[in-house]
Amino acid sequence: MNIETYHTYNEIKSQTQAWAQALDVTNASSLPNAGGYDMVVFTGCGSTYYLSLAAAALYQELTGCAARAVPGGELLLNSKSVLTHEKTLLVAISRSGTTTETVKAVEKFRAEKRGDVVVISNYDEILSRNADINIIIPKGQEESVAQTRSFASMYVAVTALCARMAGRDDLVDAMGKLPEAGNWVIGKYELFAKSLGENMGFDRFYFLGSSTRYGLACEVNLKMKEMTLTHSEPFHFLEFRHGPMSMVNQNAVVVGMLSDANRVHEAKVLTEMSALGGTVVALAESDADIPFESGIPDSVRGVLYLPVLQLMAFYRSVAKGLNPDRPNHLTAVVKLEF
Ligand code: F1P
Repeated sequence: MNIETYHTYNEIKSQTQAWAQALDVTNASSLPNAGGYDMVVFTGCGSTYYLSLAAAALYQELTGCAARAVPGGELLLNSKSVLTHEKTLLVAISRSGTTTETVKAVEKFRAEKRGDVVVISNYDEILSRNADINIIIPKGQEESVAQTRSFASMYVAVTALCARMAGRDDLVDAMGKLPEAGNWVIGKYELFAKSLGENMGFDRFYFLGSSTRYGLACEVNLKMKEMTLTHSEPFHFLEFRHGPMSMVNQNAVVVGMLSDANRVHEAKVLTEMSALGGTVVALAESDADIPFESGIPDSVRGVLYLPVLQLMAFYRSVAKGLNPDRPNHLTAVVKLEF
């Protein structure tokens, strides 16, 4: 089938337009004062929980304020293990704005007068009705079940939110170069993604990322599962040595989302996995299999790790004769009776 007939392909390839809108919308929004809260909780489900993991790490790193991520279902059913008596800002993230766990968790948070709510979504739906502040990015909307353009647009939005709430206008300004940098990476490395994705000699994929990149590793791992039905797992970089590396062989791909700050320690893990026979793929600002060459600071360029890995999963799905637009058993939104 012609790859351009797949919604997923077109959504991945067009995503930088949604990144640009995410920046415009977030920068035009009035945001809460970080100093007004003792704790910030980010929440979502599946992909948007992984986005929350990335966001919480970034928020705490930039502001020095406590932040954590929990799945919507946990915030709804086990809120005592999450919330305290402290003044809390809840950032609820949802592509659809209708996922039951997330909607109900926010309703409960408000009913208990726990604090204020920011919603980041691609649709103005029921979730937005309970928000004090709404950040809506319509250009992130997509037909496919597996999130790609939507996830990236919401990640750019939450990155800009973290930078602005940290008072880092320098970082916000630098983010203006993200769409152009994204187009360059996609244009230069799509064929590399295709060659990796179409190699059926690989039967297992591991995605390594630390700090804010761990949430991104979880997300691209989910793309590999949803689109290709392949065994894959995400890990913090140094954790991979503590057992999981026993799975590395010549059929394994180990993808490393290298940071600037800890590159030496992270690259050593990749070198060791290559010596065990694994195929390693390094993504970094420079000197890597996939170099961004963006000139954008590490903390706010995380979205650049996504497109080539989304394309790798897409091409593997098509090579396996699957339909990346319609993953096995899945629907775009999980609706439950509570
Ligand atoms: C979240 C969700 C994820 C799932 C998939 C589709 O919906 O259903 O649970 O992993 O990515 O999206 P939403 O609350 O973000 O709309």
